Amino acid sequence: MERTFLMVKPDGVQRNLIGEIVSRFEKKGFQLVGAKLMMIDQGLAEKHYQEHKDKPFFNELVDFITSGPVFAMVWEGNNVISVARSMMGKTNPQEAASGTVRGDYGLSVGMNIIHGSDSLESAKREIALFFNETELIDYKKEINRWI
Ligand code: DAT
Ligand code: MG
Repeated sequence: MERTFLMVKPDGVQRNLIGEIVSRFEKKGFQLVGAKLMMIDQGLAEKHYQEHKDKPFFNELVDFITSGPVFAMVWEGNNVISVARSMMGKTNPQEAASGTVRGDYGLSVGMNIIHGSDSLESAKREIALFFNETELIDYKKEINRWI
């Protein structure tokens, strides 16, 4: 079963959106396999956002993501990587459709509430960066056959 890495960013935590965001993915039919509230240090932030290291906003991005607690999660389900990306909405919340997390709750591209892996490779890399195998729980729900 496919897995992805999702994270409520510091602005989402400060704005009390953890429950709302978890609830959306639960109701969609995805299964939570790991989660933790944590601080990201400089080293982890630079690794996580390595693809953006040459962008003009890189330092701002690292400062923001290390500025307060984040809620890191691993979710599992059919096509979860791309479906979660559509549920998040476009990177710029002003362009994100209503009904998406960013479209419903965000206004600034710097503080866009949620992160989600964008491919199978980045999902594998990001899950390994944030979680040990022992923190990820494999379990079955009876309801899964109805989804
Ligand atoms: P996404 O988070 O939708 O995958 P991304 O990988 O292109 O978007 O960029 C990572 C984060 O960097 C994004 O969530 C917010 C920030 N960012 C992207 N483009 C930006 C810009 N033009 N100015 C400021 N921050 C930006
Ligand atoms: Mg990205």
